[in-house]
Parts: sequence; structure tokens; C-alpha cells
Amino acid sequence: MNLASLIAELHRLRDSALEAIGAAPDAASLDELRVDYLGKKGRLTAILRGIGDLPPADKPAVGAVANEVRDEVERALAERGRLLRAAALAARLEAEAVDVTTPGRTIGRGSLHPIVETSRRIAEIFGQFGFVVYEGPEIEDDVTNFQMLNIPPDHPARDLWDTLYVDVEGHLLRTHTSPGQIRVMREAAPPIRALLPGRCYRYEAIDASHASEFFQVEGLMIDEGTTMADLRGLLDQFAHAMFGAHRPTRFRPGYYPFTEPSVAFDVRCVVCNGRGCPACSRTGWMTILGAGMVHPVVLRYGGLDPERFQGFAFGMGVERIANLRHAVGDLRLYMDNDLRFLEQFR
Ligand code: 2NM
Repeated sequence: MNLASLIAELHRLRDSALEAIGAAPDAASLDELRVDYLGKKGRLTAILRGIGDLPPADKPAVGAVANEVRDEVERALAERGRLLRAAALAARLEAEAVDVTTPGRTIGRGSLHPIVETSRRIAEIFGQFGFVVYEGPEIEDDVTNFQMLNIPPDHPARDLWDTLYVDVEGHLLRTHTSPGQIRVMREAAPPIRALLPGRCYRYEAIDASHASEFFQVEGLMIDEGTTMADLRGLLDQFAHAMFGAHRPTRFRPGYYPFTEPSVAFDVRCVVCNGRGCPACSRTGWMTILGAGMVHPVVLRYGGLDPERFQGFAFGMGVERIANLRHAVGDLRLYMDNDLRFLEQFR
């Protein structure tokens, strides 16, 4: 082979290589082309074998062209490789495109049960007057639930509480949170300002206003020289915070075995504002809680000297307060776990 035909062959090889590279569809075919043209057993090597037949003076010229061709083919391979990678990346970005402006899926957030929410609101209000939350057990003993609250066995006052007894001698489900107050008196020293929220149990015929499980919040304040005026002032603050700053309130005489004297605490009807309606039995007033001065016998059971310490206690049904806050008419709704009801308190 002579010099001219060898160079011509190198140029044909270059042209066919560049065309093939320009048409290569992917990285794998590029690799094949690289091996095919530039590899140890490749076409360029095959042509260069012909150099041996040339006169020595011609060899450098062929070497120079061969190097040029190799450089060109390598550049073309690199260039095509970059192009293919860029195209592949663009296709992948397109395929995996994420619209970061799409709003996220909302996580279903729960909400407080209206009874919990109301209990907490009550605790928050009394908390501003220094009352601290204390929780007693739901299973109580007869002595703490009744006897220490001045309700002896077989006393007719027991008829006020329809009790659920536990199958353990002398134990029952607490009928009020008051036994917790005995525990507070025994564990703490005056001045005492305690708030007792919690579930209570009574054996009831269930209807819109009676349940066998219900929630109470009771308060207890004991110090030297605590009077009913303190009770009245505190309850006014509570009623105004809960039901409106200008709502009139009143005390009526009441009866509880554990307080003396005892009162019912009324607010001006939150439905009719005193004009008289079915919600207030046309009296214009609604009773929201019971209260009184802690009976000396109860103080003594609590380990306190009634000659030195006086105190008051009050108790309210949380369902009743929640009913008034949210215009709910049936207590059973609180226990049904019906989301259509509960979701209204979000
Ligand atoms: C009420 C009404 C009146 C009360 C009394 C006591 C205790 F333990 F100190 F004597 N605790 N709670 C009380 C008083 C509860 O609920 C309607």
C-alpha cells in the first residue's frame, strides 16, 4: 500500500467513524464504536499495520494523520457522550418532574373533646386565682367517698347518690370527685386551693340529662378566715369569665351533707337573658354549680382543726357547662363518639 491510499483509507475511517458516532443512540453503542475503531483489534490499528510496508521517509506523515484521526474520533466520542448524557438527564428530569407548588396532603388533625376542652377552660379560669389541679382515683373506698364527707352508712343522704359498687369489699366507683378533696386535705397543708376534675359514676336511668358516667370539676379552698364572701367573689369571677362579664349571678339556699351552709349558684339565663324561656324553666336563672362552707366534721376527717381553718368547696357538672357553652341539648352526644358531633368543636 502506498502513502496516498493509506492516508485516504485513514480519512475514510475517520468519516465513517464520525458518522457512526453522530448516530449512536446510547452510551453502550458508543462504547462498542470506541472498541471497534480505536481498540487493540480495532480498525485504526488494522490500517496502521500497513505502515510497515511504507518507505521509512513516509512513515512520519502517516503517523501524524493517524494521530489526528485518533484525536478527532476521540473528541467525537467524548462530545457524543456528553450529548447523550445530557439528553438522558433531561428525559429523566422530565419523567420524574415534581410540582413542588402542589399543596401537600393535609394531615387529619384531631381536636379536644368538648368535655376535655371545657374542663381545661374551667381549670384555666380557677388557675388564675391560684387553684392547682389534683386528680384522685376513680375507684374509691366507701369511707372516703361517703363517710368522710359526712354521709354515714344507712343515712338517708346516701339516697342522693345512686352508686356503682366494685366487686372488692368496701370499694365503689366514685360518685363525685369530693373524696379527692379529703385526700388533698390529708396530703397538703393550708392554705389549700385545689381543683379536682375527673370522671364520676352513678347508677342512673339514662336520658338527655342523666348519664352513668359524667365529669365533674370540684374546687376547694381552705385557709384561716376563709368566708362565704370569698366564695361568692370567686364564683362571680368564674361566671363572668365563662359566661360574660356583665351576667348577673345569685346564691340560693341548698343542701349538701358535706357543706354547711350550702348554696346553689345561678347565672342569669344564657339563652333568654332573664326574660324566661324553656331552658331556664321560665325562671330567668340557671344553676351552674353547687357550693358551700366545708362542714366542720369533713375538715376534721381531712385532718384539719375547724376552730382554726375554714374553707369552701364547690362542684359542677362539666357536661352542663359544656351544654351552655356550645348549646348542646343532649348529654348522650358526648359519649357517642360520632364524628359529625365531635368535628363541630374543632
Ligand atoms: C359540690 C357542692 C358543694 C364539695 C365539698 C367537698 C369537700 F370535700 F370539701 F367537702 N368537696 N366538694 C362540694 C360542695 C361539692 O358539688 C356540687
